[in-house]
Amino acid sequence: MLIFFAALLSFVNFACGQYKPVRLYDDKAMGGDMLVCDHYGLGCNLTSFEQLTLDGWDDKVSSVCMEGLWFLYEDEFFNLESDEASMLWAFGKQNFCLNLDPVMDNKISSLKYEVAIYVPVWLAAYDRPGFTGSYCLDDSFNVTCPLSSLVIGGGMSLTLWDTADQSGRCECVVASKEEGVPGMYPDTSRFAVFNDPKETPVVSVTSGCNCSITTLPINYDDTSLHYGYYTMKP
Ligand SMILES: [Ca+2]
Ligand SMILES: [Ca+2]
Repeated sequence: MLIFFAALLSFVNFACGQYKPVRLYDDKAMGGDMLVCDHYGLGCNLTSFEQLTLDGWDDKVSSVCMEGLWFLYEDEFFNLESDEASMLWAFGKQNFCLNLDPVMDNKISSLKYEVAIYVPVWLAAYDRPGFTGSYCLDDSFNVTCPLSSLVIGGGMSLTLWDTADQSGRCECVVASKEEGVPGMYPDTSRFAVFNDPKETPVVSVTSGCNCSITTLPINYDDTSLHYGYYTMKP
């Protein structure tokens, strides 16, 4: 019930105009042509938010600015059909800008705004590394697929369990130590217990940290640069 009301509250908040745009620029240092997308993908003249090709922006972006958490992918369809593609995650508290490294410069083909972490006590978990694939948690915190990458909302901590009744092995995941910044786990390589989603899948998730093991996100200590690149391993 608590989670339901928290979710409802957040949705009202969100629906009442938290505009979370991303600005894409053809040149470095926010130069050249600019394309603006909001968190629904509106404003960028895309008939599909999953591909930039429709607007002549495929493999063109060289610098970006954003608010909220955005995922920018080298290939179309969020790298879903790729084995070795790269991606960039970037989080803007306000207007956060960066020039793209060579690994992603003039390569972005799809992008996505991550809404799930703005629901209080929420985790965005995917069945593929690099923040792609299916969402593995439903609204009731039921785990629906093997977690292979995850994001935990700012200020939050959660416990992952290998049993449904929270009696077995466990591991905590937490947000960045900087206020409001999500914790990023682009794959399971950091995990002590759940580093092999096939061998030891997460079966249940509970709110708060209730385990002696805590695995920090890659950006836990990073209080200045709110972004990172990730390349899928073949
Ligand atoms: Ca360019
Ligand atoms: Ca591309």
